[in-house]
Amino acid sequence: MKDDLNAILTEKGVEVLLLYADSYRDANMYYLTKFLAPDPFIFLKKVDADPLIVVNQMEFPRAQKQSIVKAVKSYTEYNYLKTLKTTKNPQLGTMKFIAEVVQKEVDAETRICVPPNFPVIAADVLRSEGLIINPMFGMIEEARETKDSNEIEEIKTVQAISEKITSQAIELVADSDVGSNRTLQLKGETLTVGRLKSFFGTKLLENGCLPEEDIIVACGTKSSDPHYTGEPEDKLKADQPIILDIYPRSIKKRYWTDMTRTVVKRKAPDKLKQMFDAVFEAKNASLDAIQAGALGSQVYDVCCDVLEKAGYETTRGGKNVTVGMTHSLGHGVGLQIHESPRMNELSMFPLKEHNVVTVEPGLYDPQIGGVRLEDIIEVTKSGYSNLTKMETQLEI
Ligand SMILES: [Mn+2]
Repeated sequence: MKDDLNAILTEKGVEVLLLYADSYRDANMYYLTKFLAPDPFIFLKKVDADPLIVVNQMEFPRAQKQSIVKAVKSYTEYNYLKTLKTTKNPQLGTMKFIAEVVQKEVDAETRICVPPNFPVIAADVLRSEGLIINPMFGMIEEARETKDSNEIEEIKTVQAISEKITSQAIELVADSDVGSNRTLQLKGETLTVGRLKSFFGTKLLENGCLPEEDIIVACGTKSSDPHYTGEPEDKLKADQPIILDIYPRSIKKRYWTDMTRTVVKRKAPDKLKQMFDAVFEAKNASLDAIQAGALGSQVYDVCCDVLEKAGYETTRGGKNVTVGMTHSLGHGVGLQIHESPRMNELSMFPLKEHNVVTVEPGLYDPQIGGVRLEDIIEVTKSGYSNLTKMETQLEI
């Protein structure tokens, strides 16, 4: 968590941390400042010292009010315009301006560490101005991997909203009539994926959340592609799997959540029921294997063991499999929908107390469709706390 940041930086040998990004899209920038701005600004921190942000004049009063960073300075304090006028290209001028700010705030010859997404053109300009720029993985992400109680509460809040709306959406499917060609009809009109997604979109927005990167509503054999999100004109049909993978984000607080349920209106085919039972068992076994200290790869192994024992294939060992479980078991969730830690074959590191991860086994068959069940949990010392409260029921 954020309190660990100085220790993490020290351990990695970081003396100075520099970011230049906006905080709507850059999770690290928002995490470090809690100041939401659509345009890039400068974040500078020496290890074991309080950070500084430098924002444009328009954002200055708001940054002073909203940012958790105490030291807020305006571009004008560093003679922004004068620097910009030295070049014909304002973008290049801005890069030179970043260099100037850093030169004023940091001793010469200091190694300045930047995250991997630091603009490469900014790094080039800063280096040409004599600064030592060192891109490094994971400096902030490692702190973000463990969540403090406020962050857990934010994720719980979004999850509760998501569950309420998902339950209502499932009720719409359950309440629909089966028309010709098994197409679902609700109040006399075809229940399409677009109609259900617009229900989700409206309800999420009413509750301060967004389906920012779409959501998955996939029906029938198309659901055998785990990341097929569903086209608006797709028709929902009876006796086929409908995968609802719902990952909204809080507009203001920026935290995501993630949950998947698979339902069938009316009757599930036998093969699909068997897939569902295996996935259900794999999810429970995986959850039972989770605790602080367990390796992500161990939990993934437990999941694959269950599925393979039930007669399904997995991509474990790099196998080229298109039927069976074709993805990893889970991922961290926070200010990004997919973040560390991951749970797959390569996750040879222990899960930590207060990691928030998904557990989402799935089985896919192009002839039948897919089944995926996904809960989001907090890792605890001796197990886990399930942030997902919604029940799992195949036939509705
Ligand atoms: Mn997920």
